[in-house]
Amino acid sequence: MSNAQQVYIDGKLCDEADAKVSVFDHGLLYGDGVFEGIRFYNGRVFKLKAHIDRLFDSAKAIQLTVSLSHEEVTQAVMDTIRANGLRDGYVRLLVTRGVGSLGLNPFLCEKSSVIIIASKIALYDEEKYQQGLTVVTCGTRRPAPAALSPSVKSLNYLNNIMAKIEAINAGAEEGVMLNEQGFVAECTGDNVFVVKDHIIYTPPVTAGGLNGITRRIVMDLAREEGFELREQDLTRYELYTADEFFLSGTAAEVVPVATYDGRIIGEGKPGPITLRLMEFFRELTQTTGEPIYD
Ligand code: PXG
Repeated sequence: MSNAQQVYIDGKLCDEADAKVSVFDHGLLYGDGVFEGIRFYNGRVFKLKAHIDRLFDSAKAIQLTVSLSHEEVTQAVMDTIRANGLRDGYVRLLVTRGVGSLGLNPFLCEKSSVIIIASKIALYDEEKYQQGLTVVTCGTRRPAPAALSPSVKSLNYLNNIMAKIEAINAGAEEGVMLNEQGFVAECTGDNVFVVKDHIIYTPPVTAGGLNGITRRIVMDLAREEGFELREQDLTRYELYTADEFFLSGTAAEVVPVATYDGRIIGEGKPGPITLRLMEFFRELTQTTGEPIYD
């Protein structure tokens, strides 16, 4: 096998340069498909089952038949990481509707395609984890759940990308997205938490954010540590006046926010509860997960 990065496409591992899909794949033509971003740490895949479960739920919601079973997808993820000899990194797992005709009808696509890329990811420099991010509110709203459920992790990320463009244009690292009612939904690729008077708050999933796997871990960790945690609708006011503010996501992990719309959060550096949760999260990533190598 060559030294080039190995990409999995429909049962085969191929060199990166040969890893290609058809221009008639509805994943490309319409963003018709679903995906997961999964991390592996220290030779173990973190929360693999939760990610594969969510992938199958996203697929079911858009009536997409995954050509592999749950176990086969799990195996293919492991095989792809092993083929690249990695111990720490990131897996992008996607299922596209497959090759079809020029027309929306997804049922004319013969067979969905499973693609797995195992690589490295570093979203933010280490100093951002020590100093905190700059975040702004985006004008682009999260779509109403009745338009496209935010629980579907679909290949159509234009809504998030529009918001990310706004955040970058404003000189920020991330952007808060509100729902149609003006309540906080989430950021472009992470969920939102704030701390006020030692109580941790996060918007409910019904506010329009993704049901994040890191979000659920943070909620469990917080409760295990005896913190009071409330899922409730939040406005920008609650974010501006928070003692602490942090984001959670597979790519971002647990990352503090230092300024939001120009307001300094707390003391302008990661607060004590954020730091504790970051530490517990890091510990969990290093000590749990599905072993990749025997
Ligand atoms: N909201 C959105 C819109 C996301 O895309 C999260 C929240 C956090 O969910 P998890 O389950 O990861 O805790 C996400 C996840 C990337 C990238 O390439 C984005 C995500 C995950 C991995 C990589 O920027 N978003």
